[in-house]
Amino acid sequence: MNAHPAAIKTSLEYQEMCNDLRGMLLLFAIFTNLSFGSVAKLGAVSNSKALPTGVRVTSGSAIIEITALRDDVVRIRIGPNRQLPEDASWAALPSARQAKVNVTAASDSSGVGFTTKFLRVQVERTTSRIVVKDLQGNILQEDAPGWPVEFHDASFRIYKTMPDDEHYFGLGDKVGPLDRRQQSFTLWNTDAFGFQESTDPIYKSIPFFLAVRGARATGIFFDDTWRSNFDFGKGHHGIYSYGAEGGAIDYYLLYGPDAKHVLSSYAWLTGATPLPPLWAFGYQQSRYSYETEARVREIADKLRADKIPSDAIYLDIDYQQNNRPFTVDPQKFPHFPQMLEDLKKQDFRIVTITDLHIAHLPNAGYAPYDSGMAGDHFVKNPDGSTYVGPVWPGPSVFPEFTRQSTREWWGTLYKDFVSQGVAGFWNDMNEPAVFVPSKTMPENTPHRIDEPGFKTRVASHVEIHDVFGMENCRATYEGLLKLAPNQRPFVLTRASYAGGQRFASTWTGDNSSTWNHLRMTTPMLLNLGLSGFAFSGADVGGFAGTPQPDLLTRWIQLATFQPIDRNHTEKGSADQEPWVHGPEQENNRRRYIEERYRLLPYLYTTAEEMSRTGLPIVRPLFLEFPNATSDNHPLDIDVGSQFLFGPDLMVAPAPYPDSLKPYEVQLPPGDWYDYWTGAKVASGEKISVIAVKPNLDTLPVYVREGTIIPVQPLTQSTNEVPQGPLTLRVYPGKNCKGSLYQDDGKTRNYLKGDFMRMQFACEAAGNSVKVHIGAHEGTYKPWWLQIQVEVYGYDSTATYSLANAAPQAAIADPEHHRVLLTVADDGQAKDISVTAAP
Ligand code: MIG
Repeated sequence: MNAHPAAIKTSLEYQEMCNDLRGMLLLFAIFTNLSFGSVAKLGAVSNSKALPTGVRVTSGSAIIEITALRDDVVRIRIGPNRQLPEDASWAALPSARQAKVNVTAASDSSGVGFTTKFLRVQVERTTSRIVVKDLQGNILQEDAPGWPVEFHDASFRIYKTMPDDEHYFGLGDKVGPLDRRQQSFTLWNTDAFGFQESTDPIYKSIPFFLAVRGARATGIFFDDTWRSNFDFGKGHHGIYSYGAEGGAIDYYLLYGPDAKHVLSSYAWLTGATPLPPLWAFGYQQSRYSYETEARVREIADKLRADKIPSDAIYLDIDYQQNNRPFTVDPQKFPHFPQMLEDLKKQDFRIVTITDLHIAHLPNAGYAPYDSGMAGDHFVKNPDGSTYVGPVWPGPSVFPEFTRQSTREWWGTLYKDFVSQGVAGFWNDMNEPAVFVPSKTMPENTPHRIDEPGFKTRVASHVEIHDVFGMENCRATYEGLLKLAPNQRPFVLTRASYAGGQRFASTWTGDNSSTWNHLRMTTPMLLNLGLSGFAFSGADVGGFAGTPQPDLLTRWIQLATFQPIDRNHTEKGSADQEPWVHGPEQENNRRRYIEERYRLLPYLYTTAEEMSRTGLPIVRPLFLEFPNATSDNHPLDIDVGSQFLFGPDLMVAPAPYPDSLKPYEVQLPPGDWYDYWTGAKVASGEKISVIAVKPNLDTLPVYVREGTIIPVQPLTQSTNEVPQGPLTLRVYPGKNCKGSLYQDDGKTRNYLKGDFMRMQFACEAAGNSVKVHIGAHEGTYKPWWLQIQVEVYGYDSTATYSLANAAPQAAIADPEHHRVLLTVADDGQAKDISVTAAP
């Protein structure tokens, strides 16, 4: 066969060109053009204009606009082709995006830009390089010299200088070490069953990270929903970069200097986790699946009979008829509403799974399909037909969650479950997972955006993929609020995007019953908390496989100090409830679950702070102790497995939890108490190092000095009213304080002011300690009438006195290095003075 003459000529030309280097380079350029289109790069500033709230710069065909939303928050947008992209976001709140402050124009011979009360922003004249500094001149973020933003058609990448002493945290529960240095991550929500320590991507995409350098923290939120990538010095030493396959260059820089402030600014920008119902802090029991009503009742009875405090039981997909969402299998669950009522009497809440894939069942009387078709609510193929993909129900259709009207329709599907009293809903498989080799929908699947704040348009699946799960649980959350406006919704989601914390809590997906996975839960949950997802958990005991007895015990111990404590496992694994390995293991596990219930006032107070400020429940050390090390590098880099549960409790599992070797715990400067024994274990101006010899009975926990922790009498569920006094555990030391928040734990009345707060303080002088108990603030009436005060640091007897009253003897408890006393609580403030017997 004869080749086309033109093709021959071209091929000859190529041969000639390949004869010299220049030709090869040209050839490379041609290929590059063929695959990526034209390569645009920013050059010198050609024009600039000071704006009241920032600066607009032209560089060749690109426009750079940098504006200040607040004095400590700037937004950077770049449009390569003479215009800025559509100003819309699934994540950033409209209120935040519309915020603005006036800036002071500040340009000189080297750059154009502005200053705010805290920041100096400059675009370098010769290169258009963006440099953001604090007003002392410290660089917070700068485009890497010689590495201008790169555009390849729709995709782009931004390069930043990466100092050797800067550390990176966040990006949700991406696996690997806590610090993101030397790692690269792709954001593409993926059903990642069996993920391991190097698997990427996994379920969620949260393009937010903290850059921590010495005492200064800066947050970067790169608001791009397309498949994106972050590289922290893996590709190029000394440079970190981020880019996406499409969308707009649109990112926010949130200045600290302390990391806590950055996290609260991120909550201002994308929302905080709403206060969950109190029961969600209890122990939760799940498996794939409790297959029959009889088995669910058996689990409930056994939890109560064995006195394992617990609040929730989950129904995984097998309760449904042929895995069809919003159905109940009448054979397996013949008395579903009655079962819910009976379990409620035992103080159990039921959470049902409701996956987003709707069975493709035309003309079968399946209401979710019929009403969805009638409302044109399902995702379509490029040719306009309905997209059908295989998932649990078989051929399935998928709601177009990027339409407000579709989300509203989805919300109505919960009507029956809500009226029957199902307490929470579990949105799984919403990456969206499809049982095809790509694991999801074809990338050219069109999605209809029909949405306040957005242009009404059709977007490709690559743009929508990473927000699909978030819009799914948003539909659930908003639907539940409509159906029961005064109840706090509980939604658990597997996939999400930045800002998704407003709608659902999350778990880390299908982990494994291995020691390494137990170890991995800590950095995963810490990084989730640093990325807005402050209320999250990992399957306790591990999902894939069956844990050995000691592994399950260690896991239950650790989860006591994690935000969500849910035991869950896969189909076909052995039973994994607390009792499965005999009484000795069960007693050990029960002790920890009980401790979690005693700590509920402290945990719930921390959660309320989370709902206002975005601060996570589990915290890396640097968040509370940014100056622990002499050069202010995060102490977390040195310790590995330690973390804080709330502001005051340091949890210190072994760095390798199956190792029986002694290990070292590092405690930041100051006094520390052993939470279990009450003994003072460290003090001084330097970091203390404690040697711990692992034993299965104890997960080491320490309390920092100056802490007052509220605890309550043990109950078997959060629905039970505690009997007895509220207890305040007082650990004297510097800056001694504590607080307590209470409300009804169920409704949204707290948003209208029906709650109670108390503030506590203490002061040590010589051999006495003054404890201040603040008055009840607010209208909510709590359950206790008395307060028991436990003051640590006493090995002998002591007396105590209230103002104008004669001293009385406190109860000595030298075994726990404390004295105890009880006072009536009439809601008024009181001061108690405790003095050691001479
Ligand atoms: O493809 O609903 O991560 O927690 O038990 C498996 C069954 C689907 C995956 C979830 C897991 C859940 C399981 N689901």
